[in-house]
Amino acid sequence: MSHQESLTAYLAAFSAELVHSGIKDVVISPGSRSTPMAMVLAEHPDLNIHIHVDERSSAFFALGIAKASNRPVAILCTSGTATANYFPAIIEAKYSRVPLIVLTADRPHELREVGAPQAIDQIELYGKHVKWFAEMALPEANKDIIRYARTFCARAAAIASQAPAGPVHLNFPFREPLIPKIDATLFELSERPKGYVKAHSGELTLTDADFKTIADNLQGSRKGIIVCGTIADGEFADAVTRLADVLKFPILADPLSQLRSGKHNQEHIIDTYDTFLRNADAKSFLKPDVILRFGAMPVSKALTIFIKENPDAEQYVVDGASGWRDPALLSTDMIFCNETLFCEKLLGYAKAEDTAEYLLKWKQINQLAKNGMAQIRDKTDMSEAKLFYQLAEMLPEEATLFVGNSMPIRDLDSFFLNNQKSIKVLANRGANGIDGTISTAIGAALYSKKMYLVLGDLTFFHDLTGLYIAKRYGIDINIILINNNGGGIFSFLPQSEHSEQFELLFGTPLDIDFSHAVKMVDGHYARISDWNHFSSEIDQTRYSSEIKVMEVVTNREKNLAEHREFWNSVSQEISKFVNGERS
Ligand SMILES: Cc1ncc(C[n+]2csc(CCOP(=O)(O)OP(=O)(O)O)c2C)c(N)n1
Ligand SMILES: [Mg+2]
Repeated sequence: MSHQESLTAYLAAFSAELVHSGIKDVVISPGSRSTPMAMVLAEHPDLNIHIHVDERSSAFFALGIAKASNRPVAILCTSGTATANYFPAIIEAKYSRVPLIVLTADRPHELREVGAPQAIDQIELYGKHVKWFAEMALPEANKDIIRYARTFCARAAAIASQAPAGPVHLNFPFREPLIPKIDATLFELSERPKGYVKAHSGELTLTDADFKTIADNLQGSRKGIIVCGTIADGEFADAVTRLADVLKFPILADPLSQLRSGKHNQEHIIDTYDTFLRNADAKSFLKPDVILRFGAMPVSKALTIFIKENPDAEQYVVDGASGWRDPALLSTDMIFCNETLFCEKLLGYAKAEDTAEYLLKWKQINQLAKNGMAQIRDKTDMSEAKLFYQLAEMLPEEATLFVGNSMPIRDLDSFFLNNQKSIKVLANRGANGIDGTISTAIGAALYSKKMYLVLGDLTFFHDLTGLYIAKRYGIDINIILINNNGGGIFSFLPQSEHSEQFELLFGTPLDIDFSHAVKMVDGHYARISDWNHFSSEIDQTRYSSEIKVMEVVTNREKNLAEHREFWNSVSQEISKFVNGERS
């Protein structure tokens, strides 16, 4: 067989196997060394091919697709620095457990370490941030190598999907000439042979005896709380709320737990703990003796501190992917079991508690904090807090809300409260970067009904090239850009006391007119003037399908003062209440 035929047969087998493994979307960045793979993938009738020039943005875009579609996504780029631009999204994928199949093209071995152009060391480039790395063999068309190409593809997809899901990396050396033979018979020979490898896996579980012991231990009027961080499983909400009802434990629901929005029973869901756990009286009033944790660590620092301040509480950490998420190093029991299964199994052993005194205390304090939100609701000026407070009401049913890091995710945590709508909330909380946010949200928008992205001005600026993907593929995205001209979060940190250096090193105002960036991609831009304007612009998003950027201009100093005033006044009310209960 000729070089070209071998190259083609090898890559056709690989691409066919990618499809058999459930991959539907591939994001490709242009380049020369990746030519044969790009041309073959693009021919496959069952693959959606997305092209984007910026590899950093492409990888985040793929991450967003994978997050929303719950399927691994493949990305392909050429050799050299292109591969390094994938790194931030690979890191995010690892820590947020999202499956990515990273395909990088490389020089063949004789052109490595000899000064050949665009040749860098791509072997294990991403280190421990990928679950698996393989240096692929040079293309050949003999039976064994074809079978090998298929097996490694199936294996890559299986490893990427297996809990904890994450990125895998296959590096492909290609020798010139790089043009494959594209014709009608391209995938004919790569029909999947019968009985070919299939990966099987199941959910992690415990023994019945374990479930019984744990259930017994959680019973008997214990002062227990359930803490839920990011959980993607749609079945979890129903299972955990039923368990909470039986145990009479409050559920402290992170905004990414998907528990604050939806039709499930929200009776025991506490949504303002980030506000009231800043108050010492509330913390001593609500001291738990057992903590049951699910999902990633919550966003709220106040909650993290509260957990740390209760080292004597037994702490069960349930992780269906056998991770070890315990930064306080205080867990007493690490439970490697699928989270939904854990709740359901426990329900089989637990008897309904009849006293709910401790739960009631949580609800009373939660209500006080909610009452205090009136001062946020009644603001007439543009306010970052109020923006998040209003979102639940303003967004349409089945919206997806993607939230940028920095203050947006924190304000979401504080002010986005329980509601009955089916609003899915997403964020890049694996490594908390402000990079790639637009691209990830646009990727997620591909598999979401209506996407709303809320992010800060520096986060927006950081990922401007991502906007282009929405233009190129006509993806509907509604962006709420909170422009406080710099990093608002730093005003909440101790460096804000150092006024001589603060603006230069942390405030970092951009002083730019974002409307030009929106114009560049033919988007609709609106500079929001007041709350009525904001509400009518959001309303219009229901009927439009375009790139829409609503810029809300705020002020960092005023924002800090507003948050402080709110926390202080709620704190006073809570202390009054707690001290009244005690006396
Ligand atoms: C890639 C990356 N670089 C730097 C940081 C550090 N960082 C955290 S928040 C922040 C400022 C973000 O500003 P903006 O998006 O305007 O949000 P705001 O703080 O104003 O809410 C920076 C630079 C980070 N998290 N990720
Ligand atoms: Mg900002």
